[in-house]
Amino acid sequence: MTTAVCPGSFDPVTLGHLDVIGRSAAAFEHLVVAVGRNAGKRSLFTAAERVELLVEVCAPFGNVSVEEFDGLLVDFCTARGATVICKGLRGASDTDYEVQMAQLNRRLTGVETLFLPTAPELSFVSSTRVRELAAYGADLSDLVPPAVAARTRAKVQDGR
Ligand code: COD
Repeated sequence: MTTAVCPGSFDPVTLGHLDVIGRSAAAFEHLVVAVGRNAGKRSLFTAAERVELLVEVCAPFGNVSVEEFDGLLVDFCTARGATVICKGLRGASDTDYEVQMAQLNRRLTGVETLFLPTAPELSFVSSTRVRELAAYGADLSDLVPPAVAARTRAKVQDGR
């Protein structure tokens, strides 16, 4: 079975992430969505909450599983028997960082990274903007699935 990994922070999962996950799931037999715990980074949702949201919105794909991971992404890929990492690219600001990461990961274990260009209508979407808009009570429907919008609004209100 060909397994690929689609990694990210997903804080929270957006329509941009979901587009990349769906296109990756169509290209591989099994796709593992890997949620980085990022212990050093403050997140809005806990890793367990991010996994829960992803499980809900990825259910329609059928061949996608969701897991948390800590440590190096390449070690997670090796442990899951995955030889490919799938990532979305929004533009030049993603490219420098992502290409360097892909080269480093390939040097570490030989794992390849496949880049999917973002859908043009989703290129402005990011988790950072979602959290920012939620803090101002703005409409999130163009950025995240409805279940995620509701949870994000509730989470932001809890934190006040
Ligand atoms: N359209 C298309 N793609 C998108 C969009 C969009 N609108 N929004 C985001 N994406 C893509 C990003 O380009 C990225 O590829 C992916 O989705 C995930 O994005 P985020 O923001 O959720 O996640 P990041 O970028 O914070 O990634 C965190 C990781 C966990 C992947 C990363 O930190 C990591 O690999 N950590 C493990 C440590 C490691 O192995 N480091 C490397 C060696 S030092």
